[in-house]
Amino acid sequence: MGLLKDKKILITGMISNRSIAYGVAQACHREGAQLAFTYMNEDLRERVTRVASEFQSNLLMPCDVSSDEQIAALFETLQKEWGTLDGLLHSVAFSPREALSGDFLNGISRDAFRVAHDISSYSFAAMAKGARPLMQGRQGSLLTLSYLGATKSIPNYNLMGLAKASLEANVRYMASCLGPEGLRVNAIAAGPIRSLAASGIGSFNKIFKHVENVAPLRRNVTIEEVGNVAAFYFSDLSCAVTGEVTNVDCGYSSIAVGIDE
Ligand code: 0WE
Repeated sequence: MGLLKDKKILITGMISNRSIAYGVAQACHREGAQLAFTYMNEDLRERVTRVASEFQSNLLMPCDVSSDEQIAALFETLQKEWGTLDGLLHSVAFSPREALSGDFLNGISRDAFRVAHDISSYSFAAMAKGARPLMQGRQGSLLTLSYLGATKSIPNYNLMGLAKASLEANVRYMASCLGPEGLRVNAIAAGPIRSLAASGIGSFNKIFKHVENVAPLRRNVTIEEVGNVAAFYFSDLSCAVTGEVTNVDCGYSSIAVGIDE
C-alpha cells in the first residue's frame, strides 16, 4: 500500500474497463498515485470520462498520437496543471486490419508499415520527448506494453510483430538516452487479454485457449496482474531496472513446446 504516494502518472490507451491501461490505473490509484488520462478523439471523450470517473482524476486531455500538435498541447497542459510528472504509461498500438491477419506478405504494404510503426512505436518516443522536461530530477518512469509477437512469429500478428520489435528497441535506446537524467524506460510484454484490441481478431480465441492449456500457470494473465507489475515499475522498488522487457504471461514465453489437452 502507498507504493506510489505523491506520484503523478499519465495514462494513455484506456478506453474500457477491460483495457490493460484500466488495470494499470486501478493498481496505481490503489497505491496512492494521482492520475491523468488521455483520449484519442472527441467521439471517445465521454466514454473515457466515464471509465476514469472512479479514479478521482480532474485531468482528461485529448491526444491522438499521430499528431505532433496534440502531443505538444498535452504536455503544455500537464506543465500548467501539474508542473511535474513521475510516470507515463504508453498503452497504444494500431496496425491496419489487413496487415493483422492471414498471409504476412500479402497483408503488408509500405503505407500499413508506416502507420503501424508510427502509432505503435514512434509515438512512445514522441511522448517521451514531451514528458522529459517535466520529469527532470524526479526519478521518472516510462512504461509501454509489448507482446511476444515482437520476438517470435505468431500466426496473424504479422505487421504488429515488426512494430512491437521496434517498440522494444525503442525501450532500450530511450533507456540509454534518459538514464543519465535518472529516468527509466521499460516494457511489459503481457499475455493475451480479452479487450477491445483483441476483439474481431480471428485467431485470438485459439491463442487464448492454447495459452490457458500450456502456460506453466495453466491460465491467462489478468489486467489486474499486469497493473501490479506496472505499479512496481512506476515505484521506487524498481529504481535499478531500466531498458527491460518483462514477460507477464503466466510463464507462456518460457516454454518451447506445450501439449494441448
Ligand atoms: O497488440 C495487440 C493488438 C493491437 C491491435 C489491435 C487491432 C485491432 C483492430 C493493433 N491494431 C489493430 N487494428 C485493428 O484494426 N495484441 C497483443 C492483441 C493481439 O492481437 C493479435 C493477437 C493478439 C494477442 C492478432 C493476431 C494474433 C494474436
